Amino acid sequence: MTGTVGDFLVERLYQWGVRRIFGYPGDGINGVFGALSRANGKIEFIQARHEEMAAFMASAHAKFTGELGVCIATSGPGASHLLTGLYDARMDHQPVLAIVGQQARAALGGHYQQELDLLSMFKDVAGAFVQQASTPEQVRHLLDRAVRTAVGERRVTAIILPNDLQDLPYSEPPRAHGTVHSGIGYSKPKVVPFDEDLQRAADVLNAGRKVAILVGAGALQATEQVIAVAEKLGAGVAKALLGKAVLPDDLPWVTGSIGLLGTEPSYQLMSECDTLLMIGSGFPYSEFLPKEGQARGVQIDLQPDMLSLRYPMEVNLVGDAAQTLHALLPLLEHKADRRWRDKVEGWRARWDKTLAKRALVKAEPINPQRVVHELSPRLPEHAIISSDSGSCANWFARDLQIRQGMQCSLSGGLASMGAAVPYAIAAKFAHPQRAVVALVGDGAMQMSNLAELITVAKYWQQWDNPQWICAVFNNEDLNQVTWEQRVMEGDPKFEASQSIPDVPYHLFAISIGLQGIYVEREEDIAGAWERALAADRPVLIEFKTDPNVPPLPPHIKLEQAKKFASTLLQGDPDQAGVIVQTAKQVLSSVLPGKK
Ligand SMILES: Cc1ncc(C[n+]2csc(CCOP(=O)(O)OP(=O)(O)O)c2C)c(N)n1
Ligand SMILES: [Mg+2]
Repeated sequence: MTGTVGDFLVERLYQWGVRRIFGYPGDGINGVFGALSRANGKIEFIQARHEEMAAFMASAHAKFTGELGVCIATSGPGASHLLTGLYDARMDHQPVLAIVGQQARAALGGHYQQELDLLSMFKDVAGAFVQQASTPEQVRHLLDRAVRTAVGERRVTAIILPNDLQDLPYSEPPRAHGTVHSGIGYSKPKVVPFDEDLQRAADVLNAGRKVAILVGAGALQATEQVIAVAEKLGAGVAKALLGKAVLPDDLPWVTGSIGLLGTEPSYQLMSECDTLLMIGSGFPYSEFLPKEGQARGVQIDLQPDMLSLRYPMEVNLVGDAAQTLHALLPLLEHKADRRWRDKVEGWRARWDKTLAKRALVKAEPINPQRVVHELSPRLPEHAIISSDSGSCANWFARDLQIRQGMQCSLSGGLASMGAAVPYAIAAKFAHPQRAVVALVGDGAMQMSNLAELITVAKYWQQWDNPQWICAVFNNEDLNQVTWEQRVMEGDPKFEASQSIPDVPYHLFAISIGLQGIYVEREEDIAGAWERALAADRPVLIEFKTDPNVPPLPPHIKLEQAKKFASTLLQGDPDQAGVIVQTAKQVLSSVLPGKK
């Protein structure tokens, strides 16, 4: 091949199957951008507003397509801006490659402008493979290894390219001692445990009378197999946040999310089960799993380091979820006694009523739960939903009802603010014909999502279908943390850190050519969703929501809530509203028919 190192890199990425790169330019990486330009659209470049957003997009691309996500940035500040988005991919086990520029080789070590020690900087987030190239002959194997490691190990990798190197003529490694001759290609292995280990797992599951299953992102490709196993075992299934799309919520034995953002039936399922089967999940909070000793455990995960981490399991299987469950299925006995299953379904049915009641409790001006409650039945088939970190993640976890064929995600392990809009943008590029909805708090909007609407304005006319909606929960508060201050610290809301300015998000959207809708009455919520889904362009809907609706953990009961309301709220600037809303929310679950 003739051309520069940059040209070689772009061509090799293409050969690896890369068709889209998210990023932002700068003189540290111009040699690669020139090559991208010369490649005439062979690889599409998506310009974000900020490198962190580009990295979130790469992470989301990997999540929504199963492919490698690639992001690119310049040296120094461009590279350091990438970090949070790369950590998001790292924490959620996504294959992402970062390509970053560096100052010229002769300047390195010279306290040169925009010269940072990038090898050290990326060593943690891209520890699986991070290398800085120093000669053209090296670039081939650096790229090949970076891609193969990222996809094979589901890790973040990085290659650092000094800017002068990018413009040098590319040359293949000569046949000589001290050179490396790498090639392209990767085939996923079939990862299934040995028969005797599957049998041990089956013995535990067959002996159980009350089986609980917990699924996470690792089970996203195993919907059919999870359903088959759950049916045979008469089990209830809870879903970790990243595994929300594993099972549709219309199955009556799916108890929904688990944990602080979880549901009451998931809590009951874990509290009363005698056997736990965990599939592809790193769900962090052990206090929401069975008590140690209460249940016998079986876990399936592709990564050995995720096994027996949250609960001491009796059988630890390294395996792909779908293939392992498929192999396990013939060894499982159909449980004739369905009393446990009936009980789980009863919990779930009661919870559905509680959720609906909580969503319809009158709030001032809008109950945020109702926003998501009204969205669920209106979501088009195959919709993709992203959520930011903040109280809307609670409503995403609890109130959003997923149907078969939909996808959804958020920054899970890192739980970073600022991910929902870049996630939704990457989702739309990956699946332009599908409807995409981002749920975002006003704080997260102000942090970075707002600017990324400009990216939507720049690109939306290329999308086959304009259905792209950003829903902002404008509560003028960093509400999730305000509640954490109250409930976990016993502190009143700290106005200085928690209150945030009121910004007309919908007007900003309109000012850049998108549609903007403002909603401050509950009776207008449903209509706003319908208008947005029928619009001829992307839409921002701003919902004026009540910060005093508590994101209650599932096991909070009336007594605890009363105690917290009377003792913890002294001096809280929102005292009256908080007490009223907390009481209403709790009462809606314990007093049937009351609001
Ligand atoms: C980058 C980052 N900074 C801080 C936090 C801590 N944090 C989690 S939720 C939250 C509040 C989010 O406020 P907002 O987006 O307005 O949503 P709300 O909870 O009000 O609905 C904060 C500050 C975080 N998760 N990520
Ligand atoms: Mg807020």
